[in-house]
Amino acid sequence: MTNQDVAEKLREVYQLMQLAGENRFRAIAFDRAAQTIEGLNEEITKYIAEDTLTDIKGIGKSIAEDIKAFQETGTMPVLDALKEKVPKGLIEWLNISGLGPKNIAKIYKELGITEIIELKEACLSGAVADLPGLGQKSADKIIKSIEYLEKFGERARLDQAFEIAEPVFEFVKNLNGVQKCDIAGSLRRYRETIGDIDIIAAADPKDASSIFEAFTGHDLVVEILGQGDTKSSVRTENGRQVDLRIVKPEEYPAALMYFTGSKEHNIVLRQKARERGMALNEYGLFKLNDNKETDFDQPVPTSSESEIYQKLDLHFVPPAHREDRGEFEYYSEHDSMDVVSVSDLKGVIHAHSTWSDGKQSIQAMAEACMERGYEYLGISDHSRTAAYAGGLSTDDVKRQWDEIDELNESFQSEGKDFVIFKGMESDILGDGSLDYPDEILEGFDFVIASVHSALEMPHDKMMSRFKNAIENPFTKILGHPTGRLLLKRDGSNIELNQMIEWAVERGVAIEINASPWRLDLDWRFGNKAKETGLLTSINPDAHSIEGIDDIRYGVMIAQKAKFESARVLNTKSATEFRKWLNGKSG
Ligand code: DGT
Ligand code: CA
Ligand code: CA
Ligand code: ZN
Repeated sequence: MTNQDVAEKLREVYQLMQLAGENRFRAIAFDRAAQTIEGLNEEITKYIAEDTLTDIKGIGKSIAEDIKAFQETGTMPVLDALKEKVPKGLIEWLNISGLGPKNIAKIYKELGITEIIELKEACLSGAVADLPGLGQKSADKIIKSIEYLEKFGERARLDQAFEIAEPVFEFVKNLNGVQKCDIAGSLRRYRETIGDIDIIAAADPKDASSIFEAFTGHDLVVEILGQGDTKSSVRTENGRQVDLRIVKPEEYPAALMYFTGSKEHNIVLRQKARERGMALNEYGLFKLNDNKETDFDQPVPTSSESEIYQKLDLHFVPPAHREDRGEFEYYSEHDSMDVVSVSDLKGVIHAHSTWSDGKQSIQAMAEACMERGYEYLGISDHSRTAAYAGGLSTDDVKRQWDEIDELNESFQSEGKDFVIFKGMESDILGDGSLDYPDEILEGFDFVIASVHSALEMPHDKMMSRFKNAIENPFTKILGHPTGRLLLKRDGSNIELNQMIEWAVERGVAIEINASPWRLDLDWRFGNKAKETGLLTSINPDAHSIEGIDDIRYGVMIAQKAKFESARVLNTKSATEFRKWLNGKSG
């Protein structure tokens, strides 16, 4: 039973409770507990063994019992009871935009259907339109939403979200009347997947309608979902929803803060305001009146997010850290956190070439790295077992080394200060061993050990497989630890907290795979990583020249995970990197 298993169960309870129309606060408690458990630095089983579950913030007696029951029986009584009331299939309906839990319950009760496909049919046949309180317009909206969901999925990867958000943001920012403008929401916080895109602008109310008009007329907009005095929602080409909110300039700092979230972060901020005799909401910071109510006549003027934080005795919290995962303790004492930035990176590690499944030659990849100002490239093609990806035979390996030697020599003779490291992304075989005999492994400058097959091994087997791989003296970096593909495939069932401890013990780095499909190591393990001193490497896993630029997403995740540059291998110069590699046994 991993933390992720427990979190998933609790989240299921939360969703079913919403559908069953249970008390909203009781339901939210389960969602909060799920989030907390996902972010724990220790395994939940340890808490159970030590009987300290209720010491975890947000875990009360009753949820603690549910968790224990889950461990003992594989299920939770509260969940079983809910499943009697509402079928599990309805959970998916929550992703249909414009359809809330109440209407879902109504449709289910009246029509007895549980699958999205049945819902679509019921909308087409007129059965949904005939229900009281729904009507043809609602039915049409549901159909459209289902069609988008079928085509694009409920959430987007970070790269897909930026592809829409950046041009729309640039466009809005430069419209007449827009005084300030920012991307807010999960995208500003660099979450690994994005539901909808939130943009917020400050403007005089008299300019709002012309701004909205321009916004809804943008080339990327395919449908207007809603339009009011202060908010407009549109659907864009790639199926994403974009919300634009326009607020008065004096409301801007509080509104930006509110719509950046996270919800969990906001809740704590509001508590802090109350403790200080103030109220914080999306309109601003206000004094409380004698009845402890928000006194809108007594605003506490603030001109920036920083000032609001200051009034709450906090330093500015960068958006990436606004997740209620320790930022309040930290930023009450420190005015900033040292985190890695794009400009700190000196090299590119983990890239493929035409020797395996990459699109470009080693030389082309090296030149692209030079153009981007990097000092080195660590080539790491696939190993021999990865036949589907053109893995290298031992003979290929030796020939590749010769090619790299020649390239390095030619760079030197041309006076180019650039070096290619001989690496390998070696498959971790079923028993945890690497994919070549030691005499070959020895010849590499570095080995990234990754699992590419049998990702679904039973938990215990998977853990000992990883342990062997981490303890192999030739392993320098562990690649994409869970193997997840965001929005497509779950990762392996592993305890990352434990793996981080093993990696730290052996001086092995765990990469942040910067491909927007992976973003693995997950940022939620950042606190554990910081506490233990884990090293990482921000690796593009590039299969083409464009792939190199995915590093940008890796840096976002590394910042979110609180990695300072000293714990990021590819901030080292080529010389320092080589020293680090040689300093390790193997
Ligand atoms: P997403 O769109 O699912 O990727 O995630 P967000 O974080 O962008 O969420 P979204 O778009 O629903 O709302 C944007 C922000 O607005 C959210 O991060 C916090 C704030 N917000 C929205 N609803 C609530 C709420 O019910 N309570 C509080 N405290 N804040 C909210
Ligand atoms: Ca959003
Ligand atoms: Ca939104
Ligand atoms: Zn890989």
